[in-house]
Amino acid sequence: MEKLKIAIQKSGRLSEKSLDIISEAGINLVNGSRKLISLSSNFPLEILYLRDDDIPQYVADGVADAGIVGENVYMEAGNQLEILERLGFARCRLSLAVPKSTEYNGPVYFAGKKIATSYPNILQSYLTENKIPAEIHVINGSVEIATGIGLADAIFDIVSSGSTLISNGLKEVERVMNSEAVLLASPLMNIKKKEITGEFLFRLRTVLASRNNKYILLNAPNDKLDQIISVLPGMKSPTVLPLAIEGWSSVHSVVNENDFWQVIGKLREYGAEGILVIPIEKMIV
Ligand code: PRT
Ligand code: ZN
Repeated sequence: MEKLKIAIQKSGRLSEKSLDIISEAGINLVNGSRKLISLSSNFPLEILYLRDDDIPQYVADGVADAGIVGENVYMEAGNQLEILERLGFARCRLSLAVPKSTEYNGPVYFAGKKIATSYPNILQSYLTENKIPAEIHVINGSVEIATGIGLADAIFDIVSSGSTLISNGLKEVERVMNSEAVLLASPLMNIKKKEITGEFLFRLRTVLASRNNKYILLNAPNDKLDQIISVLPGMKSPTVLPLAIEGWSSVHSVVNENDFWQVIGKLREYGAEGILVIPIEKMIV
């Protein structure tokens, strides 16, 4: 039987979360010891465990049908693959940073400077696009110490909280790209594999939607219902049910995580009471 081969990182920042999302999609893996391959007992899928840097090429060659990798690694590899879905974890950015005492006057600062990075291709496109003639010095690992030891004038590296930069006496001056884990697809899949990919993707999207949305219930005075409903779009529209007490209704809806606090603020302002927020186990989109 045809199986979808999905490459994920063997061990590192993406590993656990890649396995979590697959497991939340109801896909059981046997032989989860992460040796080389795991099979699923209830879905036509096989996991290949690889170094993240190798994943785009394996997917491009069709050795893996799909892969989960940071967008930064995908962009650096330069393969032309389809991003099937952005997965919302391992968020970070690739930024230029300089010693904190530097008087920084914009990207022209980098003209004639030496920049250390493990991402030469992404950096080169940025420099070319902005017509900055700078020298790229490629190093793998510990890029953040390059300026301190006199190897470079600036660095171009992954930033998440920013604390690595601070503890190395650096400041972030240009954010060049944002990154998160993405699901890549091989252009070489046959029809059967594309079908399995479709089902896999449907399940992933269900998991992502459930993660990104909350179910909300509240009591609303009837004379404020219109205002309250206007901030609660819901999947189609909110459910409104009369309460036993005269003049009040119970309102049920779904709220996106991104708008959550803003919506709660408005609901309170409009007189909503007894607001309950409940996680969604599965949301079919
Ligand atoms: O062994 P393998 O090659 O598979 O793994 P790896 O060592 O190359 O990668 P890994 O596991 O470190 O990271 C995998 C992916 O996670 C990266 O390609 C990014 O897409 C993503 N990611 C998210 C991060 C970070 N956040 C992150 N903070 N990758 C690295 N960092 C490092 C960064 O290099 C810097 O040293 O953390 C430091 C910065 O963090 P802050 O919080 O101090 O700013
Ligand atoms: Zn790597």
